[in-house]
Amino acid sequence: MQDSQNPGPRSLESIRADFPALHQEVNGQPLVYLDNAATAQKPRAVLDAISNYYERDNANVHRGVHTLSQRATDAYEGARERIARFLGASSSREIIFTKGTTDAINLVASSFGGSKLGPGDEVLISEMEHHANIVPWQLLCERIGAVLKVVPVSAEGDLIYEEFRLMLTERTKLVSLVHVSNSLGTINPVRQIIADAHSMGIPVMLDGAQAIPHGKVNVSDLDVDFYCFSSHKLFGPTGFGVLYGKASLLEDMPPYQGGGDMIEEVDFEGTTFNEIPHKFEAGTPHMAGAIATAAAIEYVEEVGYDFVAKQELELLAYATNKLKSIDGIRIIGEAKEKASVISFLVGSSHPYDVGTILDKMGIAVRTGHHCTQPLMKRFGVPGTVRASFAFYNTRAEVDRLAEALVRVSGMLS
Ligand code: 7TS
Repeated sequence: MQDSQNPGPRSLESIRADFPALHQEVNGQPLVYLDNAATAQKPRAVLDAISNYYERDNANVHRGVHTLSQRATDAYEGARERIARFLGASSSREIIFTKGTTDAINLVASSFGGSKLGPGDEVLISEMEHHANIVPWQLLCERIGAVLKVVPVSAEGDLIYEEFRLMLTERTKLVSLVHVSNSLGTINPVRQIIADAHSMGIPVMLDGAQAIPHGKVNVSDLDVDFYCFSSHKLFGPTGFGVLYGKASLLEDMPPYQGGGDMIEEVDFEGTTFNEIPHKFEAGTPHMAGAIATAAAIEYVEEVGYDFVAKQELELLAYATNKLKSIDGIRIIGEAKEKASVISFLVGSSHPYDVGTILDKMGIAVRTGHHCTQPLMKRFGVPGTVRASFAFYNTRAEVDRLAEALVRVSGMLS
C-alpha cells in the first residue's frame, strides 16, 4: 500500500532518507526495523554532530583555558540548555547528564533514597516496570530496611488505579513508575498519578525511556519531581541519558559518585561539593553524547511531535488490526492508552523461534522478556515477540511483517 501519510512539508520518504541504517539488506531482503523500543536508528544530523565534535572541537570540558576546551564546554553546556528547553525545565541546573535511564534511576535510588528513606518507609512501583526501575529500589530497600510495594496490572495491561490509590500511605516516601511500558505499550495516567501522590506530599519519579520518543513531555506542566530518559531511544547516541530533578530536591541530595568536576574544594580532612547539576556529574563526561542528544532533539522537533504521534498511532492501529486477523496470534497488552508497541505470541511457538525466522526474512523484532520478567510472570508467558514502531516506519513494512507472520504461523503450527 502507498504510504499516504505526509508529514506536512516533508514526505515520509525524505524523512527515511535521513536514516542511513534503514537502507540496507538483511539476509537478502530490505531491512524492516521494528525494534525501536530497544534502540532507535540515528538520523544523519546526529551522526554528523558526533563526527563534527570529534573532528573539530574535541577537548575536555570545564577545565581548560584553550580554545578547543572552551568550544567543547560551550557546546556541552549549550546542549544542557537545549535539553532543559525541550523538557520544559525551569533551569538547566535541573538537568543532570547520566549514562542513560538505568543510571538516572540508580542515582535517585542511591542519593535521594539513601538519604531520605529509613527502615519501614515504602517505595511504590508497578508490576509493569523495566528491571531498571525495580532492582535499584530492591538494592536500596535491602540496604536500609525499606519496603518495596508493587501496584498490580490488569489483564488488559492497565495499572489498576484503585489499588494504586490504596497503596499510597503515610509510609510511602516515593512513587517511581514507568510513563510508557516497553513491553505492553501502556501509557500510564501520569498527570493523575502525580496529582494524587502530591496531595499526600509524596514525590514522583517517572521512567520516561519509552515516552520521550513518542510524545512531548513538559516536566513543569506535569509537576513531576524526577524524570529520566535515554538518548539512544530518542534517535541519539548510546551511553547518554538525562535526569531531570526539581532544583529544591537536587540541592538537598548528597552526591552520587565522587571524583573530578563534582567538587568545590578537596582536602584530606573533607571535601565540599560543586553546585547542581555538576555535583552529580563526577569525571570526564560524554561530551559528544550531550551534543548529539541536542542534535537528536533538534531533529525530532523539526519533524514535529504532531507528525510523530499521527504516524505512530496510524501504524499501531493498522498493525494491530492486521495481526489480529492472523490465526493463532495473541496480543499481550491492550491498554486503553497505548504507544506504538505490540507484544504478541504466535500459537504456542517460542518467541525466540518466531524472531529468528523473521530475521531470516529481513525483519528485526525483539523477543524475550524485555527486561520485565515480573510482568511476563503476571501474564503467564515466558516472553513475547515485540514489534515497536517509530515515525519512520511504513504501512508497507507492517504488511511485510503480517505476511511473514502468516508464513511463520504455518511453519510452526
Ligand atoms: N526503562 C524502560 C521503560 C526501558 O524500556 C528501558 C530499556 C530502560 C528503562 C533502560 O534503559 P537503558 O537505556 O538505561 O538501558 N528498554 C529496552 C527494551 O525494551 N529493549 O531493550 C532495552
